Amino acid sequence: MVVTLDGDRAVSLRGDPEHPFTQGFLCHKVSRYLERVYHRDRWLHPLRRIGAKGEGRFERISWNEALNEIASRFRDIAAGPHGSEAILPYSYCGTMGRIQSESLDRRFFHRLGASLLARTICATAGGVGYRFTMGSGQGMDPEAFRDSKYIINWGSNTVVTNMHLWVKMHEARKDGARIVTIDPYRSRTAEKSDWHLAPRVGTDAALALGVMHILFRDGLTDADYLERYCVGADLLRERVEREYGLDRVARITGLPAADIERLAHEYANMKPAAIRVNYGLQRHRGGGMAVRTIACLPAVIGAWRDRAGGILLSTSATFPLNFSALQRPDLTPPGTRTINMNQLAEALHGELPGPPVQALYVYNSNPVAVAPDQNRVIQGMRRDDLFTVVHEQFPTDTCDYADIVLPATTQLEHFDLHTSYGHQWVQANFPAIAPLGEARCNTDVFRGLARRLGLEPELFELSDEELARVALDENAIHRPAALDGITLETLRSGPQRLRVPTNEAPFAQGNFGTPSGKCELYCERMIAQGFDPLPSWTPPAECEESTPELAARYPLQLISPPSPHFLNSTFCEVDSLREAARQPELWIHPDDASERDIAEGTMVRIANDRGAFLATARVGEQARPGVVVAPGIWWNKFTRDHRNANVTSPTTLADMGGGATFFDNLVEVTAAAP
Ligand SMILES: Nc1nc2c(c(=O)[nH]1)N[C@H]1C(S)=C(S)[C@@H](COP(=O)(O)OP(=O)(O)OC[C@H]3O[C@@H](n4cnc5c(=O)[nH]c(N)nc54)[C@H](O)[C@@H]3O)O[C@H]1N2
Ligand SMILES: Nc1nc2c(c(=O)[nH]1)N[C@H]1C(S)=C(S)[C@@H](COP(=O)(O)OP(=O)(O)OC[C@H]3O[C@@H](n4cnc5c(=O)[nH]c(N)nc54)[C@H](O)[C@@H]3O)O[C@H]1N2
Ligand SMILES: [Mo]
Repeated sequence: MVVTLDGDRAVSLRGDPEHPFTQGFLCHKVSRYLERVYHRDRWLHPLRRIGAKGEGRFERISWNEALNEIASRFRDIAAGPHGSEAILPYSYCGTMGRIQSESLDRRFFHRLGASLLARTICATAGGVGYRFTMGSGQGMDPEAFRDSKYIINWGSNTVVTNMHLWVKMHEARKDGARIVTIDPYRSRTAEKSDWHLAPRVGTDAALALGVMHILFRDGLTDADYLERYCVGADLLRERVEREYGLDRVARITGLPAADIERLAHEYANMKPAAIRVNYGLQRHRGGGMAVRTIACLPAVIGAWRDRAGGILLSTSATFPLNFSALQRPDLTPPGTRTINMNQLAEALHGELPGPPVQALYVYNSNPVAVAPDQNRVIQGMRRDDLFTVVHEQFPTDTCDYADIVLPATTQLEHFDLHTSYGHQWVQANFPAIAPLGEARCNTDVFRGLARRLGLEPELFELSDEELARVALDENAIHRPAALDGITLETLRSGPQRLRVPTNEAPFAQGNFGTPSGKCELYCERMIAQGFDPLPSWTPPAECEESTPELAARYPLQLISPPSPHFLNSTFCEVDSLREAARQPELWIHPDDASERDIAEGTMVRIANDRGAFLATARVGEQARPGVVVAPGIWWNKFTRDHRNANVTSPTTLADMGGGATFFDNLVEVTAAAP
């Protein structure tokens, strides 16, 4: 972003036209970032709670009082019967800058011996699944999509969630590429694609196996690639021949058999073929296995032979920063317990092994809005014996339950170092303006707390720029080749592309990061961890097959994906964006709507045993039959019933990586009394 100043005030903000990947385009929401920076509701000084938990009534206090109080509470808890593990940090991606999101904070909580937080709310299921097949996180270079001829958005709303990649897809289409989207919901991406397939929720692994069935049956596989660079082609072939025949897959996915056949034929014949697999399809119990299975497809047709063929999940693994030097996991006392962030509800109710949670320190996250099983999260946050600190820019729903609120800086007010999960450029973020009011960045707060707790200055008295040099490994004797020439100094002149090859097909000759060096269609390592070593499909945790009684009471599958107007729950506070998002809405298929006497605009109640929320019905074929879609993570305080979709979502964990299962969620929808 390039920010223009008038005196010390930022007056405009735009994308950097010289950025080679984003080319000056900011998405719809970030282009309004200045409306956040100078928003009337920004927190500008520390606060202490004066009302009951949940009321959001506070009095102003000084930083000194706030930090002293936090330090003394932490000291007392550490010295108490349960020790430091009774302290739980909770953070995710308010900012994804490496310094403000995971540097001194990690050191601080490691050094303190606080409970570790498994940051699983977003991407871990698929990340683990992908690695079983591929051996590393590496995949296609996003820039290579420009030259693909067949592009599949698989559980990816690319137009909304990754618009810079969509630009590449769109350019490829001008050169004749065909774009396909696989999504139970007719997302904006599905609308803009040449072909939309709408399978039932959580059936992607079955679909991929059905495609493989056709590929083997019709001789469309790359036998040479399978022979040389893959493990287990014969076993996979046997599995799909026996278990994933067209009729069964059509039944599981709810797709016409002819469409599955056509998908397989087009995928094998329109070369190079690229798959963008994203996060939507992972948020089910079988999410890890689904990604592992889809990741086998490029090898089966030899798509990796071409630079513009293959699959892309995330580019994050290509950034070889020195995270252990930055975060110092070695400071953690051995045996410290880990709490899965998806189970905040259980943690606050004392239902997990280990000591009770007596203090919660939230930063870079809005758990009351984003975490599953919201009613129980809120109940837990109301506990009078829980000491809660929230470091935030805005009065979010989470702040309402804080004992101490600390004001946070925005991206314009602090330094940071950025990697990306959507491209391969490293960037430094230099502050454009001074912090507003008394706002402080995350690292500053941890410096202040470390000082008060008497922790080692050599660990904590480093500036943000010094921390960036640690992350970039500037003083190492052998720096990673990908960082060659990339230093804080060179980043001053603009983004730097990782020194990774641009014109190569990474797996044209195998070279996978697996123990075998091959693409593991059959994966020995999975047996040891209790998984089927071959790709397979397991039904969602909540569905007709798994839980028939539940499905009889709650027959509809609810998906609650990101809104184009918000970033998770961020930007909900920006009036113009909230107005663009109108109100909480629910897409429902006309057949499901008419059975329930629901018309366009009807206020509906979406409920299951965990909770209920209200939304305005949008009736249309955007949702396939049996599926309802509630876009956007609203702040409770901006809804009429003070609840959002996460009152219904489960804390069930995915098969791999302890991942979230937000979309593995059965509900019933009824017209609400007016
Ligand atoms: N505008 C905007 N952009 C964002 C975000 C945002 O909040 N707003 N959030 C960012 C973050 S943190 C993330 S993780 C990414 C997420 O990026 P995406 O993964 O692209 O986002 P989702 O909308 O969660 O999921 C994509 C699609 O998967 C579909 N889906 C759900 N269940 C299934 C299934 O079982 N099978 C298949 N095939 N599809 C399914 C959903 O209907 C949805 O349209 O976006 C990032 N970008
Ligand atoms: N139902 C449903 N729930 C979901 C999802 C879904 O698709 N559906 N998506 C899930 C996914 S993929 C993700 S990644 C999570 C995201 O969950 P979170 O990471 O909690 O994301 P946000 O809601 O954006 O909240 C981030 C908060 O950090 C604050 N913040 C921003 N910058 C800073 C900073 O520098 N310092 C501090 N202290 N605070 C800052 C922002 O003001 C904001 O309130 O939500 C998950 N929840
Ligand atoms: Mo995410």
